[in-house]
Amino acid sequence: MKIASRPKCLTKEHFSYCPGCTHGIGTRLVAEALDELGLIEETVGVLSVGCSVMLYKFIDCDFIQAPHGRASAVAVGVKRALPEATVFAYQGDGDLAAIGTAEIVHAAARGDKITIFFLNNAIYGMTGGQMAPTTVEGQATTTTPEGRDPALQGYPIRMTEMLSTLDGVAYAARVALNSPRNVRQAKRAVRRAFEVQQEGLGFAIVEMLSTCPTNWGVKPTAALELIDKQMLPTYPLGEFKVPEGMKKVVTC
Ligand SMILES: Cc1ncc(C[n+]2csc(CCOP(=O)(O)OP(=O)(O)O)c2C)c(N)n1
Ligand code: SF4
Repeated sequence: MKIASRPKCLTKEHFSYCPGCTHGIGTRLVAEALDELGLIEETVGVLSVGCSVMLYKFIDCDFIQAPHGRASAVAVGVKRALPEATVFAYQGDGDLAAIGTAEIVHAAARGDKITIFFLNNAIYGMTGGQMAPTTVEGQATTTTPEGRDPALQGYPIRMTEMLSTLDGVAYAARVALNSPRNVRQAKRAVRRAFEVQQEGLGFAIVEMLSTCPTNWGVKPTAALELIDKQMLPTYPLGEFKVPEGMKKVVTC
Protein backbone atom coordinates (compact mmCIF):
# COMPACT_ATOMS: atom_id res chain seq x y z
CA MET A 1 0.00 0.00 0.00
CA LYS A 2 1.27 3.45 -0.89
CA ILE A 3 1.56 5.62 2.20
CA ALA A 4 2.52 8.77 0.33
CA SER A 5 1.69 9.86 -3.17
CA ARG A 6 1.81 13.02 -5.17
CA PRO A 7 -1.45 15.03 -5.24
CA LYS A 8 -3.04 14.60 -8.68
CA CYS A 9 -3.62 18.33 -9.12
CA LEU A 10 0.07 19.21 -8.61
CA THR A 11 1.72 19.94 -11.96
CA LYS A 12 5.10 18.45 -12.93
CA GLU A 13 6.89 21.78 -12.26
CA HIS A 14 9.57 21.70 -9.58
CA PHE A 15 8.83 24.10 -6.75
CA SER A 16 10.85 27.26 -7.32
CA TYR A 17 10.62 28.45 -3.72
CA CYS A 18 14.00 28.74 -1.97
CA PRO A 19 15.34 25.56 -0.34
CA GLY A 20 13.67 25.03 3.03
CA CYS A 21 10.90 27.55 2.43
CA THR A 22 7.62 26.25 3.85
CA HIS A 23 5.62 27.91 1.05
CA GLY A 24 6.16 24.46 -0.53
CA ILE A 25 4.29 22.79 2.32
CA GLY A 26 1.43 25.32 2.12
CA THR A 27 1.18 24.67 -1.61
CA ARG A 28 1.06 20.92 -1.13
CA LEU A 29 -1.63 21.15 1.56
CA VAL A 30 -3.89 23.21 -0.69
CA ALA A 31 -3.35 20.70 -3.52
CA GLU A 32 -4.11 17.72 -1.26
CA ALA A 33 -7.31 19.33 0.02
CA LEU A 34 -8.51 20.15 -3.52
CA ASP A 35 -7.89 16.52 -4.55
CA GLU A 36 -9.56 15.02 -1.50
CA LEU A 37 -12.64 17.24 -1.78
CA GLY A 38 -12.85 16.69 -5.56
CA LEU A 39 -12.86 20.43 -6.22
CA ILE A 40 -10.11 20.94 -8.77
CA GLU A 41 -12.33 21.27 -11.87
CA GLU A 42 -14.44 24.01 -10.29
CA THR A 43 -11.68 25.96 -8.53
CA VAL A 44 -10.34 29.43 -9.31
CA GLY A 45 -7.25 30.59 -7.42
CA VAL A 46 -6.38 34.27 -7.06
CA LEU A 47 -2.82 35.44 -6.46
CA SER A 48 -1.33 38.88 -6.21
CA VAL A 49 2.43 39.24 -5.74
CA GLY A 50 5.19 38.05 -3.46
CA CYS A 51 6.52 34.50 -3.47
CA SER A 52 2.98 33.16 -3.18
CA VAL A 53 2.36 34.22 -6.77
CA MET A 54 4.39 31.22 -7.95
CA LEU A 55 1.49 28.95 -6.95
CA TYR A 56 -0.09 29.19 -10.39
CA LYS A 57 2.75 27.07 -11.79
CA PHE A 58 2.19 24.25 -9.31
CA ILE A 59 -1.55 23.63 -8.99
CA ASP A 60 -3.50 22.69 -12.08
CA CYS A 61 -6.63 24.84 -11.66
CA ASP A 62 -7.70 28.18 -13.12
CA PHE A 63 -5.86 31.22 -11.76
CA ILE A 64 -6.18 34.97 -12.00
CA GLN A 65 -3.42 37.36 -10.97
CA ALA A 66 -4.54 40.45 -9.07
CA PRO A 67 -2.56 43.64 -8.48
CA HIS A 68 -0.53 43.59 -5.27
CA GLY A 69 -2.78 43.27 -2.20
CA ARG A 70 -5.96 42.99 -4.20
CA ALA A 71 -6.36 39.20 -4.29
CA SER A 72 -9.30 39.17 -1.88
CA ALA A 73 -11.13 41.88 -3.87
CA VAL A 74 -10.64 39.96 -7.12
CA ALA A 75 -11.68 36.71 -5.40
CA VAL A 76 -14.91 38.41 -4.30
CA GLY A 77 -15.60 39.46 -7.89
CA VAL A 78 -14.98 35.93 -9.22
CA LYS A 79 -17.18 34.33 -6.55
CA ARG A 80 -20.04 36.74 -7.16
CA ALA A 81 -19.86 36.17 -10.92
CA LEU A 82 -19.47 32.37 -10.54
CA PRO A 83 -21.18 31.42 -7.28
CA GLU A 84 -20.79 27.70 -8.04
CA ALA A 85 -17.00 27.98 -8.27
CA THR A 86 -14.68 27.33 -5.35
CA VAL A 87 -12.60 30.48 -5.06
CA PHE A 88 -9.49 30.90 -2.97
CA ALA A 89 -6.72 33.47 -2.60
CA TYR A 90 -3.20 32.60 -1.45
CA GLN A 91 -1.41 35.66 -0.06
CA GLY A 92 1.71 36.61 1.87
CA ASP A 93 1.70 38.89 4.88
CA GLY A 94 3.09 41.94 3.07
CA ASP A 95 0.40 41.41 0.48
CA LEU A 96 -2.55 40.74 2.81
CA ALA A 97 -1.65 42.65 5.97
CA ALA A 98 -0.02 45.76 4.47
CA ILE A 99 -0.84 46.48 0.85
CA GLY A 100 -4.23 44.71 0.86
CA THR A 101 -5.44 45.54 4.38
CA ALA A 102 -8.55 47.38 3.22
CA GLU A 103 -9.56 44.67 0.75
CA ILE A 104 -9.26 41.80 3.20
CA VAL A 105 -11.13 43.63 5.97
CA HIS A 106 -14.06 44.52 3.74
CA ALA A 107 -14.26 41.08 2.08
CA ALA A 108 -14.40 39.58 5.57
CA ALA A 109 -16.93 42.11 6.85
CA ARG A 110 -19.23 41.43 3.89
CA GLY A 111 -19.01 37.71 4.55
CA ASP A 112 -18.09 36.91 0.98
CA LYS A 113 -17.95 33.13 0.61
CA ILE A 114 -14.30 32.83 -0.33
CA THR A 115 -11.36 31.00 1.23
CA ILE A 116 -8.15 32.83 2.06
CA PHE A 117 -4.78 31.23 2.75
CA PHE A 118 -2.53 33.73 4.47
CA LEU A 119 1.16 32.77 4.52
CA ASN A 120 2.72 34.74 7.36
CA ASN A 121 6.52 34.71 7.34
CA ALA A 122 6.77 38.00 9.26
CA ILE A 123 8.64 39.67 6.42
CA TYR A 124 8.45 40.84 2.79
CA GLY A 125 10.14 37.81 1.24
CA MET A 126 10.30 38.35 -2.50
CA THR A 127 11.64 41.89 -2.31
CA GLY A 128 14.49 41.22 0.11
CA GLY A 129 13.28 40.93 3.70
CA GLN A 130 11.83 44.32 4.62
CA MET A 131 9.69 44.74 7.75
CA ALA A 132 6.03 43.77 7.37
CA PRO A 133 3.15 44.66 9.72
CA THR A 134 3.51 41.10 11.04
CA THR A 135 7.23 41.41 11.91
CA VAL A 136 7.50 40.58 15.61
CA GLU A 137 8.97 42.86 18.27
CA GLY A 138 12.76 42.79 18.21
CA GLN A 139 12.94 40.96 14.86
CA ALA A 140 15.76 42.21 12.64
CA THR A 141 14.82 42.88 9.02
CA THR A 142 16.58 44.80 6.25
CA THR A 143 14.59 47.93 7.20
CA THR A 144 14.86 47.35 10.97
CA PRO A 145 18.44 46.09 11.30
CA GLU A 146 18.41 46.78 15.05
CA GLY A 147 15.17 44.85 15.47
CA ARG A 148 11.57 46.08 15.31
CA ASP A 149 11.07 48.67 18.03
CA PRO A 150 7.39 49.24 18.89
CA ALA A 151 8.17 52.83 19.90
CA LEU A 152 9.28 53.54 16.33
CA GLN A 153 7.57 50.94 14.14
CA GLY A 154 4.49 50.00 16.16
CA TYR A 155 3.30 46.57 17.17
CA PRO A 156 2.67 43.50 15.01
CA ILE A 157 -0.89 43.04 13.76
CA ARG A 158 -2.69 39.78 14.55
CA MET A 159 -4.80 39.79 11.39
CA THR A 160 -6.61 36.53 11.98
CA GLU A 161 -7.79 37.39 15.49
CA MET A 162 -8.81 40.85 14.26
CA LEU A 163 -10.78 39.46 11.30
CA SER A 164 -12.43 36.83 13.50
CA THR A 165 -14.29 39.61 15.33
CA LEU A 166 -16.21 40.47 12.14
CA ASP A 167 -19.69 38.99 11.75
CA GLY A 168 -19.11 37.96 8.12
CA VAL A 169 -16.30 35.61 9.10
CA ALA A 170 -17.35 31.98 9.45
CA TYR A 171 -13.97 30.37 10.01
CA ALA A 172 -10.65 31.82 11.20
CA ALA A 173 -7.65 29.70 12.19
CA ARG A 174 -3.90 29.98 12.61
CA VAL A 175 -1.64 27.00 12.00
CA ALA A 176 2.11 26.52 11.51
CA LEU A 177 4.10 24.66 8.87
CA ASN A 178 7.16 23.79 10.96
CA SER A 179 6.67 20.26 12.35
CA PRO A 180 4.88 17.06 11.32
CA ARG A 181 2.26 17.61 14.02
CA ASN A 182 1.65 21.21 13.05
CA VAL A 183 1.48 20.31 9.36
CA ARG A 184 -1.18 17.65 10.10
CA GLN A 185 -3.20 20.26 11.98
CA ALA A 186 -2.69 22.73 9.15
CA LYS A 187 -4.07 20.21 6.69
CA ARG A 188 -7.27 19.87 8.70
CA ALA A 189 -7.71 23.65 8.80
CA VAL A 190 -7.13 23.96 5.04
CA ARG A 191 -9.78 21.33 4.33
CA ARG A 192 -12.17 22.91 6.79
CA ALA A 193 -11.78 26.32 5.13
CA PHE A 194 -12.82 24.83 1.77
CA GLU A 195 -15.70 22.94 3.38
CA VAL A 196 -17.01 26.16 4.92
CA GLN A 197 -17.13 27.68 1.43
CA GLN A 198 -18.77 24.58 -0.06
CA GLU A 199 -21.50 24.85 2.56
CA GLY A 200 -21.95 28.56 1.83
CA LEU A 201 -21.30 29.58 5.42
CA GLY A 202 -19.23 32.71 4.84
CA PHE A 203 -15.68 33.99 4.69
CA ALA A 204 -12.91 31.60 5.78
CA ILE A 205 -9.27 32.35 6.52
CA VAL A 206 -6.37 30.10 7.46
CA GLU A 207 -3.17 31.85 8.49
CA MET A 208 -0.12 29.61 8.11
CA LEU A 209 3.06 30.57 9.99
CA SER A 210 5.74 30.01 7.37
CA THR A 211 9.53 30.30 7.09
CA CYS A 212 11.71 32.53 4.95
CA PRO A 213 15.20 31.09 5.57
CA THR A 214 16.66 33.23 2.79
CA ASN A 215 15.69 36.58 4.30
CA TRP A 216 15.77 35.51 7.94
CA GLY A 217 19.43 34.65 7.19
CA VAL A 218 19.32 31.20 8.78
CA LYS A 219 19.47 27.57 7.66
CA PRO A 220 16.17 25.80 6.94
CA THR A 221 16.25 23.76 10.19
CA ALA A 222 16.94 26.88 12.27
CA ALA A 223 14.08 28.62 10.47
CA LEU A 224 11.68 25.87 11.57
CA GLU A 225 12.82 26.42 15.16
CA LEU A 226 12.40 30.19 14.83
CA ILE A 227 8.70 29.70 14.19
CA ASP A 228 8.44 28.16 17.67
CA LYS A 229 10.81 30.58 19.38
CA GLN A 230 10.14 33.84 17.58
CA MET A 231 6.67 33.68 16.08
CA LEU A 232 4.49 31.58 18.40
CA PRO A 233 4.77 33.94 21.39
CA THR A 234 3.11 36.63 19.25
CA TYR A 235 0.97 34.35 17.08
CA PRO A 236 -0.68 31.54 19.05
CA LEU A 237 -2.10 28.65 17.07
CA GLY A 238 -5.77 27.73 17.10
CA GLU A 239 -9.20 28.28 15.64
CA PHE A 240 -10.55 31.67 16.64
CA LYS A 241 -13.92 31.14 15.00
CA VAL A 242 -15.74 28.04 13.75
CA PRO A 243 -19.26 27.86 12.34
CA GLU A 244 -21.96 26.84 14.80
CA GLY A 245 -22.31 23.08 14.95
CA MET A 246 -18.87 22.39 13.40
CA LYS A 247 -16.23 20.79 15.58
CA LYS A 248 -12.83 22.40 16.04
CA VAL A 249 -10.19 20.49 14.08
CA VAL A 250 -7.02 22.19 15.37
CA THR A 251 -6.07 20.99 18.81
CA CYS A 252 -3.25 23.04 20.31
C1 LIG B 1 1.59 48.16 -5.08
C2 LIG B 1 2.92 47.41 -5.00
N1 LIG B 1 3.77 47.69 -3.99
C3 LIG B 1 4.93 47.00 -3.87
C4 LIG B 1 5.28 46.03 -4.79
C5 LIG B 1 6.60 45.29 -4.65
N2 LIG B 1 6.47 43.98 -4.04
C6 LIG B 1 6.41 42.85 -4.79
S1 LIG B 1 6.48 41.44 -3.87
C7 LIG B 1 6.56 42.34 -2.44
C8 LIG B 1 6.70 41.65 -1.11
C9 LIG B 1 5.71 40.61 -0.86
O1 LIG B 1 5.85 40.12 0.43
P1 LIG B 1 4.81 39.13 1.05
O2 LIG B 1 3.44 39.47 0.62
O3 LIG B 1 5.02 39.08 2.52
O4 LIG B 1 5.12 37.73 0.37
P2 LIG B 1 6.40 36.76 0.46
O5 LIG B 1 7.24 37.12 -0.72
O6 LIG B 1 7.05 36.99 1.78
O7 LIG B 1 5.81 35.40 0.36
C10 LIG B 1 6.55 43.73 -2.70
C11 LIG B 1 6.64 44.77 -1.66
C12 LIG B 1 4.39 45.80 -5.85
N3 LIG B 1 4.64 44.86 -6.77
N4 LIG B 1 3.21 46.50 -5.94
S1 SF4 C 1 12.32 34.55 -0.50
FE1 SF4 C 1 11.59 33.64 1.44
S2 SF4 C 1 9.35 33.38 1.17
FE2 SF4 C 1 10.28 33.66 -0.88
S3 SF4 C 1 10.65 31.57 -1.64
FE3 SF4 C 1 12.55 32.33 -0.69
S4 SF4 C 1 12.46 31.58 1.43
FE4 SF4 C 1 10.39 31.46 0.58
